[in-house]
Amino acid sequence: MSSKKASFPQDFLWGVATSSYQIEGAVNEDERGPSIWDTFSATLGKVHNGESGAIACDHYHRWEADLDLMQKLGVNAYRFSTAWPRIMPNGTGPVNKKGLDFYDRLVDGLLGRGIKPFCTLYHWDLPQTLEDKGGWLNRDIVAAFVDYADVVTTKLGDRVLAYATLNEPWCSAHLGYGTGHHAPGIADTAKSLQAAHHLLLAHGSALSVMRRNAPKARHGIVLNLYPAQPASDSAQDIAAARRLDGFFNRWYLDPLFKGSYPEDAWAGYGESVPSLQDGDLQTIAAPMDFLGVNYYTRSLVADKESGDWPRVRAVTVPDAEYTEMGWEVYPQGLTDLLLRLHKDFRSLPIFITENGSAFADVLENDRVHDSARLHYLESHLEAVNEAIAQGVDVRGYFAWSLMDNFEWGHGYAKRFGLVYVDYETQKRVLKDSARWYSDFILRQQERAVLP
Ligand code: IFM
Repeated sequence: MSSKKASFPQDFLWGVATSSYQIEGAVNEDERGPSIWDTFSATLGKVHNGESGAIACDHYHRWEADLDLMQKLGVNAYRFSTAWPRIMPNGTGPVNKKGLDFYDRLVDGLLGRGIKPFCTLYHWDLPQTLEDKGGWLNRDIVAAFVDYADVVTTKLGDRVLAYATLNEPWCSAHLGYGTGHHAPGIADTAKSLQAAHHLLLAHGSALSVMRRNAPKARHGIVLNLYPAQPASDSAQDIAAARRLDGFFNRWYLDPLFKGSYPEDAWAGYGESVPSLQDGDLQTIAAPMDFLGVNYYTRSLVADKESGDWPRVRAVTVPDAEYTEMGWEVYPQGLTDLLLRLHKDFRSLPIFITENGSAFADVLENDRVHDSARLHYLESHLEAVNEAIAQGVDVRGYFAWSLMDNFEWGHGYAKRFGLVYVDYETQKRVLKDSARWYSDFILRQQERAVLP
């Protein structure tokens, strides 16, 4: 993208993102408690090659060098997550000072390098002790989450620019409790919907405490959203795409923005719908300051005559490019999604909190020529730029991810980083995409200071 064409606001955040379990390692150090991902990874057949986040990128020990790397890249924001089991090893009760101090140092380290901290409170590493009590299926978890949010926001306060309560509740609920592909590995639709309800309730219940502790910070949530598009013009396929939109997007957007679950999806789920208590939906719809959008691909679907709701069949496009995750590279979907959010939901400032791609990288002479990732990044930044030009209030972009890391059920087989990690030596190597992003940010910042 030529920098002349770009219309990114002057104070736009140019960031990179990670999450605690995916990069920290040090799972048995400084009195961290076990998380559901430690348990899940240790269960035979759950994670590729039996891998786990036990060492990951060893960021817990190498965080200062990783912050230096970010500074070298020129990013002005960093999205990280705090690990609940590091801070409250039992999920509730005593706070582990050593765990909390790690994030205290991290935040000061970022600020000292001119990088704005963006903190996610829950990126899937639930303390195992809470899972033992039913995890997200037990309504008591809502109070536990509020206590945890209170502890973190009291400590980090207004030093953090923005707090997201949850990362991708669809994944926690659907992959964790609906299909069992993620921890805790339960496969039951009704349970996944109950978990989703408690996740949303925990989000809404924590907001007032977070605002009290960090009144100058912005508070919101991060959702993974997919434009659901029909594979043909047939009425059946159009209806299928609408159903999928209910399943992925509106099941979360409607309660958060409209205080209700979508009627079509509620009817579609039949007996599996969650139990609600009076006032829940009002709590969930508590005002937020921003919406975090994670975008990777669109969902192209056709009607499926039978099967469980939402009864759709995924369709692939013969000539399209797909990433190593099997996700179509479709930047137009990001513009479409942002315009749709702007049109259909209360208009809130938006951060693109994740966007990125996994490709098979080759390290050769200390270089990784990842042209496919570079092109993905460039074309998606163009898509954001286009949405801004059409009036959407996007305030920042976080590339997923700063560095290669533990990709959940795929272990270390999928590399999303701008920075290559040699897991044997923990050496970090800037890929071509990182060099390009760094240069792009610099050009944007120069443009911003020109008269
Ligand atoms: O690695 C994940 C991240 O934890 C959540 N969003 C999607 C990424 C890529 O799959």
